[in-house]
Amino acid sequence: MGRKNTSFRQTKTMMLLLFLRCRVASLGGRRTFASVANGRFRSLPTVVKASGIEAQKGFLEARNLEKAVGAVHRDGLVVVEDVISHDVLNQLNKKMVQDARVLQGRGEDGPFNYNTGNLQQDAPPVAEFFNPAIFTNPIATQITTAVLGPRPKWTFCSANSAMPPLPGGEPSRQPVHSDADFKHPDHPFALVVNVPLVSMTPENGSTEIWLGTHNGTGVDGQEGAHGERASGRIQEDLLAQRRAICPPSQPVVQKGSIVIRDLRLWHAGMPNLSKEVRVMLAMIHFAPWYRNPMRLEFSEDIKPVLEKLESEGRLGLEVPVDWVTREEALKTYLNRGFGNSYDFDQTP
Ligand SMILES: O=C(O)CCC(=O)C(=O)O
Ligand SMILES: [Fe+2]
Repeated sequence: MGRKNTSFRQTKTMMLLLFLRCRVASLGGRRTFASVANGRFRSLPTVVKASGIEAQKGFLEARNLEKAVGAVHRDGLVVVEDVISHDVLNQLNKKMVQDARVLQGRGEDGPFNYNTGNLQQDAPPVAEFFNPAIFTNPIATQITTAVLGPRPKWTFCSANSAMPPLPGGEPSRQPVHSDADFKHPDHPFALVVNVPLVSMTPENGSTEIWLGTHNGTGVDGQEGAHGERASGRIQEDLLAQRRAICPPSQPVVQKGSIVIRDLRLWHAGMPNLSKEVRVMLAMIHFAPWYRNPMRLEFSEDIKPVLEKLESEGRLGLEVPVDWVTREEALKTYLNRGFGNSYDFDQTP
């Protein structure tokens, strides 16, 4: 009797899943999700653990690389743990936390994304803070190269800082959005390399992620035009449909990890309920064929660092840079735009 009940329940669950899958697959005129069509649903990200030797060499062996590349294609995101040493992260974090408080003090005039609790914040673009283990991490580049093609183009270098509210302020979440708020290819063309400077948890505002949505509805499913502060918002009916078959998650991401996310993936910055600033760097690697004219702006004392990496065959990236003096770099790096003011679109 018990077994009969169980199998009846299983059958009912299967039928419900099938029904939901068909519902989504038949959404009038709208593209469906690859992960739905393949019948694979997961809310939590694949975590690849780099071995000590892999981290030291800056190179994943074949099995781990396969796992990472598979997750990026299937889910639009992978976490690779134990890639960056904590000492290296701590030095940058100390400076960026101070800078974050400066930006937070600018309130509504600051470079906030969707709400003032989430700041677009560049790292100081000068040599003493430019550690290649962070900014041109070879394992990150190995994965982005495997997905996008040889020598991805690195043209965006910034961070998202989830801020504990100021006294009297209320924590708030971002709307679920895609950073690809323009008509874009329906295959991978840009990957965001996120490097959290501290462990990310639901308490300090770990990003909410909607796995498998990178190959979904494109710009048709969004609200808010490019250039607006709140562009790229996913329509409510699509969120409800997706939630019913695969709810989002807010994973714990250990310090020392890198997160590689398809630019198209639905996600949302979440409130920071802790007392500490949570900085998460964001470097974007574009496919070599993708025609985006953006350039980085760095102090000229970083030039020899990149040239050395390149001459040793350890860069693996195209890096178009406007070089400026140290003085200029330090004067201007906290005066850059909010996230959606950047144009990630390509020329025809
Ligand atoms: O800070 C985060 O966790 C995500 C922020 C974000 O997605 C954005 O500002 O576009
Ligand atoms: Fe975003």
